[in-house]
Amino acid sequence: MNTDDALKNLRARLAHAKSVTVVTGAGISADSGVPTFRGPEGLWKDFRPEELASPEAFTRDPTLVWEWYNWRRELLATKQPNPGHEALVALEKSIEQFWLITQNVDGLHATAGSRNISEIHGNIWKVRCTECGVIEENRKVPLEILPKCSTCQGLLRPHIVWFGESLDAQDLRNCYAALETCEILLIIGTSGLVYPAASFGQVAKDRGAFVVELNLDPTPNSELVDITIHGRAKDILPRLLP
Ligand code: BJW
Ligand code: ZN
Repeated sequence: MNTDDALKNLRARLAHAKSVTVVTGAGISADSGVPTFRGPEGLWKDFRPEELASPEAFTRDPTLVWEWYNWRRELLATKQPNPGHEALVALEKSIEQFWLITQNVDGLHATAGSRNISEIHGNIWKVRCTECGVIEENRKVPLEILPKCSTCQGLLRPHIVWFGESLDAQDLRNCYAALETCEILLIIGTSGLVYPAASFGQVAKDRGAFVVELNLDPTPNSELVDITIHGRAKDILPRLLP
């Protein structure tokens, strides 16, 4: 199916759908100038994930990990939501039951105005105390290294889910409820390599959802979806609106 036919098909389905779930990845924020993780220009080109995005890395060298997050926070502080994020806000308003599951930690969906969101990998603008567990919003750029908890003076860490760490249990329950009940699932701008998000397409498909992928390139999800649309999220998503 060419892109125009695929969009026509999907627009017609969205016009009647009562429940829609969306999964996003770094590709939607790439259109705001935020680097993705994988690929020739991705973050992992220069930084090895296990050296920066794992609990072991933080235990070994918290200064190095915080320097990396400070660099990313400085970069993100200059970025704004794009028409792709905005189209999802408009879509949420037009659908009775809408849930947005994002792997992105940049907070751009919330800034754009999305409401029903699970940020399953956390949020770079939140910090968590490694001693007392308190979670706080913190938008200071740059953060002093090493940042300390105002309550107990414990070391703060980014409130982000690193490799090998569990996702929040309530978040996951919300996600599976949304995946198991949606009529349409849109999977946008993710390489589909990181679990558990990599399996969300199959979960919805097994429950009979119409599954659509929007990406620049093929991914493992391309095998299972009903439609793949190749293009940039910022160009394609506004075209889904009535
Ligand atoms: C565009 C575009 C444009 C570009 N428009 N598209 C089962 C099997 C095997 C392994 C595991 C498993 N279960 C768990 C694991 C281990 C691990 C895992 O998945 N490993 C794999 C790599 C094999 N998962 C975990 O550890 C997770 N925890 C967990 O499951 O706990 C229980 C458990 C633990 C251990 C074993 C078993 C169970 C936690 C994962 C946390 C991931 N965190 C990260 C780093 C956060 C650091 C930070 O941001 O500061 O989150 S990894 C990194 O990848 C980041 C992202 O959210 C995530 C996904 O990346 P994403 O969004 O897909 O980005 P890219 O760059 O990969 O892709 C971009 C895409 O966009 C591309 O396809 C482009 O084509 C496209 N694109 N421009 C549209 N304009
Ligand atoms: Zn504390």
